[in-house]
Amino acid sequence: MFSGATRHAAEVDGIMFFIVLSSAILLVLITIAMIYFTIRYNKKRNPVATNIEGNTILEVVWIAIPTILVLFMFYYGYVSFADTRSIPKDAMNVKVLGKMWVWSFTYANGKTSDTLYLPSGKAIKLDLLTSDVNHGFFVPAFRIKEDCISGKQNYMVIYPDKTGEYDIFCSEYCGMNHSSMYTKMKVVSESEFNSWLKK
Ligand SMILES: [Cu+2]
Repeated sequence: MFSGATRHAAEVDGIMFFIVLSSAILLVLITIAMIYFTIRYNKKRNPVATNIEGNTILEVVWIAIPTILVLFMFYYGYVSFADTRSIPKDAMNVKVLGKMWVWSFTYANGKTSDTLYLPSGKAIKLDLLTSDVNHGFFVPAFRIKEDCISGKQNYMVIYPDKTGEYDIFCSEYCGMNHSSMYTKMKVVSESEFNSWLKK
């Protein structure tokens, strides 16, 4: 169950840190081994190569360790992706329309806005649409990103749990003014949101 944008972001950061750290450790170990073997087994030090038939323990280890690492990465990647795909019953719907080169948001009562106002502490289902080319709906602070695909309705569930202002970018190159396809998400208290929605 999705536990809120703050925790989701922390989890994404955690798995990102794990991936960078394990890549860095592997890079260092492999580089050291490579340099050692280049020096130790060069033609001068080791003129006649020994024929090695194989080493079962070594082979099992170098298959098992990367497999465990990759499964671990997959599991956490999947769990955080699933967070944004399961729709809670009480989720509020907002239609997100990407078009060259602006975002527009439509609420259940028909109200349209160019800034995404959301109440804090509620599950929000964003219906992601585009009226032209593909766009990418990206909220860096929440560590979430989903595409708006031509001719298809996509969606994403978010759970803003902290009031504040957050950036929304287009993460899919969509032409000339792609870089200015930018707006804000304003997360406010539920009462503040309701009075805004009625205005
Ligand atoms: Cu775009």
